[in-house]
Amino acid sequence: MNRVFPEALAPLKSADKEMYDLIQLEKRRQIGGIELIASENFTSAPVMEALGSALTNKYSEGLPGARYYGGNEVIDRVETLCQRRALAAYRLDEKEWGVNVQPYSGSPANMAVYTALLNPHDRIMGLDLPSGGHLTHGYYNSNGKKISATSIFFESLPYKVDPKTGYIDYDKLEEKAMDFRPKMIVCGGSAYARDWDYARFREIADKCGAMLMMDMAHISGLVAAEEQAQPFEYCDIVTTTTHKSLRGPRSGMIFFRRGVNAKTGKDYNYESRINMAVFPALQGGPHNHQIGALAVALKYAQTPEFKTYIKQVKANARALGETLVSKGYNLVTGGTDNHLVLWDLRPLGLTGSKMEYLCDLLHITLNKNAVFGDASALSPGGVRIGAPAMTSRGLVESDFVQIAEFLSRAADLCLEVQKSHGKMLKDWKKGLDNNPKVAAMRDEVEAFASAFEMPAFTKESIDI
Ligand code: DSN
Repeated sequence: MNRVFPEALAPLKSADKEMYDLIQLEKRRQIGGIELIASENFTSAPVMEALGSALTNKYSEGLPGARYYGGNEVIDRVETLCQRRALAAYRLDEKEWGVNVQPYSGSPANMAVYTALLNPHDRIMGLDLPSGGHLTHGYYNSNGKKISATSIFFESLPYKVDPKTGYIDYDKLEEKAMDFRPKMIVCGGSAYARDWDYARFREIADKCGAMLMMDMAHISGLVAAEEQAQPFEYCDIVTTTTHKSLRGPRSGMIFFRRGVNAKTGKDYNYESRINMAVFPALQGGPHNHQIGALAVALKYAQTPEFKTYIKQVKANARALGETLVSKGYNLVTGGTDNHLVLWDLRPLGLTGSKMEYLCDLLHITLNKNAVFGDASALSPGGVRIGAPAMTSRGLVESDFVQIAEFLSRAADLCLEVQKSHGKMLKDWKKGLDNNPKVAAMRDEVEAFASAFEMPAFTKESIDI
């Protein structure tokens, strides 16, 4: 007997042609362009299958074995499997580490940690946003305006990179931390091209009596593949998103220490506070389709193929960076240890906004990014360029050399138009309207990008 409402059985194409078409357009945009946003990736077909599965139908507030609603016997197994794989992916012993896989994404994960372990107005120190840090590490702008809730609800004093080298200034951090006495120091960032000195962070945290949290969102794939230093050795808490270099669904995780702290002889006492902060303090029902999909990604993250992928991500970022440097361009810190480079355009007399705008016209996607010392946060002086997404499409070093060539030509065109039309953004943009060089280069970029496969769909499947 079929009494199901008819639209439940219809394919999307006939149920909602408008949305179907938009999805086709987005697939076409993704496959036809060069995707260089450092935090993005192209996830796999099995991850997408789990995301679009029946797991999305179920409410399961609580934790495996202790739910508020019935019918969770399968969801309990899904979440437990995800937790087990999360610990295994980072080689963690469940006696020493636990994990909560319910955060909807990275920002909620960070907020849950602060809610769990801090009191309102406790002090935190994270890397400043213009130094490459993230909003949720306590960001307020140079006028003191509290931009992130993490600076509204907690007292934040950011630490910074050394303006000459672009590397984190650990000595200054230590000096500031000894004065400020934060309850938590946060490491990790969104636009930092170098690895993290966790031993030094730990030393500073111990000196001023702070907890140490790493937000490894950008590099969680690199940490899983042991291609970056391991935060777990030194940190109390590690948070992450799961859709960046880890190449999973959009989601978040919080890893927390368990058991007795050897230094203090006391129980860490993080687990129940963090679990309670995720739910019921901040979130409602877990997104089980995300958790199921994350389990799929975490299984793959333990394979030799994933390690090969991550090594290639690093090699590609390095090839891109070295090519830009060989052309005389200025990268913050002079290069990269990870998956991204930060290109300082100020010596050229260009802004990140102009480069991002032109690249969009060329079907190259990257983002304007603050570089340390920028006069205005509204007009950042650099662009951030990442390798994870295009590496998922099979690109290797020589392809990233070609991408650097495209970017260099884009910078030249920005400058040429600046010369002919002036620096004012609206005049400068006019110089790109119907510019034949833009059209010709866009064709080249699209021909280049379209030659590579996508992980979860084919060119032929695009139906519009
Ligand atoms: N939006 C992410 C990034 O681009 O780094 C961070 O949340």
